[in-house]
Amino acid sequence: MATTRKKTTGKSKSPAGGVTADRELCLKMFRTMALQRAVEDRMVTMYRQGEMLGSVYTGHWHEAIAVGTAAAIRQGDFLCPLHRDVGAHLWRGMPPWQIMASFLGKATGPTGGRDGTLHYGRPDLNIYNPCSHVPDNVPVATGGAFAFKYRGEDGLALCYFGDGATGNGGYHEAMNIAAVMSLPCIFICENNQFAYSTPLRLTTHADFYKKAAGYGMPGVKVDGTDAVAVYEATAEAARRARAGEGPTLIECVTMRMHGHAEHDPASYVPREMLAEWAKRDPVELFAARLQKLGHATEAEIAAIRENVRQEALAARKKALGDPMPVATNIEEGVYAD
Ligand SMILES: Cc1ncc(C[n+]2csc(CCOP(=O)(O)OP(=O)(O)O)c2C)c(N)n1
Repeated sequence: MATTRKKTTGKSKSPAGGVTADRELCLKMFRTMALQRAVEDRMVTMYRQGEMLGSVYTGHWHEAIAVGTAAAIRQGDFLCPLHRDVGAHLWRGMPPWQIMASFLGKATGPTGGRDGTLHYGRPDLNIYNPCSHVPDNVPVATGGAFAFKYRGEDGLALCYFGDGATGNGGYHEAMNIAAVMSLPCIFICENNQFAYSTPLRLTTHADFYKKAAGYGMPGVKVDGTDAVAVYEATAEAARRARAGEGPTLIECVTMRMHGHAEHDPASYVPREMLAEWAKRDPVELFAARLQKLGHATEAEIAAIRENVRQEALAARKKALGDPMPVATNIEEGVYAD
């Protein structure tokens, strides 16, 4: 049932003629995808050189999903990203140096050094903490969607989860209640073929998007390496959510091109599979599309790549130079004021 709701902050663009008709939007999306790649490549190098300890998670081949989804909703919407979604953090306004500071456990990270990966929230950017336990950000997002509906606002919640996460009971509870209550929620399944070392065939016997029907919500399957397809599917899900038509499940199919994290050589992944997916680099595909559309020349694309490389280098320098936390404030920030 359609309802009239108070408007949340920020604008989402739904350009007439689709996202490809909007050169400025396309270029911003491309830059953010390239920045995600540059930041993560830099962190991989830092990890291998011993500058970054602990775990480094990357989202290679997830860039079109992270950016395509975040770009299609409003800044005031509730975003629950995961370890593959640095592009969504960047789109919302997280500076690359602070992402690195978080991985480095620096005092300038969003948690003041209490976390060493991406388990931080930035409530000012409407980014809510990914709980480490998968898929617990899904019920959190569902609760956020409920809050929007309860307050009569037209905001929505968008959350991400991997193929493996769907095997946990909390996922089904959240999907069910979101459908029953017709909540403004967008569920993004990042099907990257593996959950740590567990291949897809041991996770599910049915396509994820088809399971949406079992909850009574639409399920859509898109090529997760295609930023335009991801954007368009998310924009339609957002339209439904704001119109009071309820949640949508979008399955974005891609590949996890690195190990679960950089400590994992992923020797269990068939090399032929990686070789096949290597031909479908989302950043390269979008670069080629922008040139074909006449939105950017080869030289302009190269300039963006160099610009984000420099930004990642500057981020490394700042993050490495930032102070480590002090032990004296360890008890602060545990409870809400
Ligand atoms: C309940 C729970 N079990 C195990 C883990 C450890 N763990 C973190 S991510 C992950 C794999 C998740 O796979 P998937 O959901 O497919 O996402 P992907 O990492 O492939 O993007 C595992 C096993 C966890 N965080 N929470």
